[in-house]
Amino acid sequence: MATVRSLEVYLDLLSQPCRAVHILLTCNRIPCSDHFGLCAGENRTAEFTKLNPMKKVPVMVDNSFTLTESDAILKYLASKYDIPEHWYPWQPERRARVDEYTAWHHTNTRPHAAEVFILEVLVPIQTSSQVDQVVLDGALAQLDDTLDKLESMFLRRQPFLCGDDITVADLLAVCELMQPAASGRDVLLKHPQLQRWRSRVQAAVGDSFHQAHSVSCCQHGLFLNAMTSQKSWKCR
Ligand SMILES: N[C@@H](CCC(=O)N[C@@H](CS)C(=O)NCC(=O)O)C(=O)O
Repeated sequence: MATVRSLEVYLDLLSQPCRAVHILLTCNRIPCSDHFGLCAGENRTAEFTKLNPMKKVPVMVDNSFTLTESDAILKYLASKYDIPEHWYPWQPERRARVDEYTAWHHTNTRPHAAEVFILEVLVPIQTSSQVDQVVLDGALAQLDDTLDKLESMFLRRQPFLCGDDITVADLLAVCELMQPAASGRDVLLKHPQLQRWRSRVQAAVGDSFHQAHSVSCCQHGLFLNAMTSQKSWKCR
């Protein structure tokens, strides 16, 4: 008799790393049950804290195996489930390219894009104060430097960050770079090479991209309302 898998994911689509996991799951039609409400404070319940003492999403439970950290979850899903190999290639050099980007991502793309979102969206909501323009300009300059590096180091002459095909690295990056859109800011405006890359990522994952971003971007009014109700929420 075939083993019945039970995959549960704790995701909130307001969160960038959760959206990356959601896109991988939906565009590969991996069956799972997903639930979560950061804005309702579900990450602070005793039940959730048992799953992730860090009180953060995403979290995955595959049968009895619990895993935190989007990077680890994406790579686990790509390795464990029967999905196209390009997402996280088996060949050591190609796989190492993905690991190279994802290691860099957590100290570059993620904090620098998140900082712009925090300054323009979260801080004004959580403190009822205006954004400090000098601080914001500094954060935008730092993000621009990261975007330049994404273009010159990772994209170079290849269509996706780690080669000719889409990988989990592209999902982590694109979701992070979409986050400042919550305030109407397109951080790729002055980066045509990255704009073309974003279009390629969108085309590769189809409707999954819009499904994942429908809360945080298309209806950013809803996003702001949700944020107001959970003032302690952080996005990193
Ligand atoms: N390094 C973690 C970051 C997870 C994270 O920061 N999650 C945020 C949302 S983007 C969260 O759960 N925040 C809730 C809180 O801080 O209360 C990952 O990539 O999974």
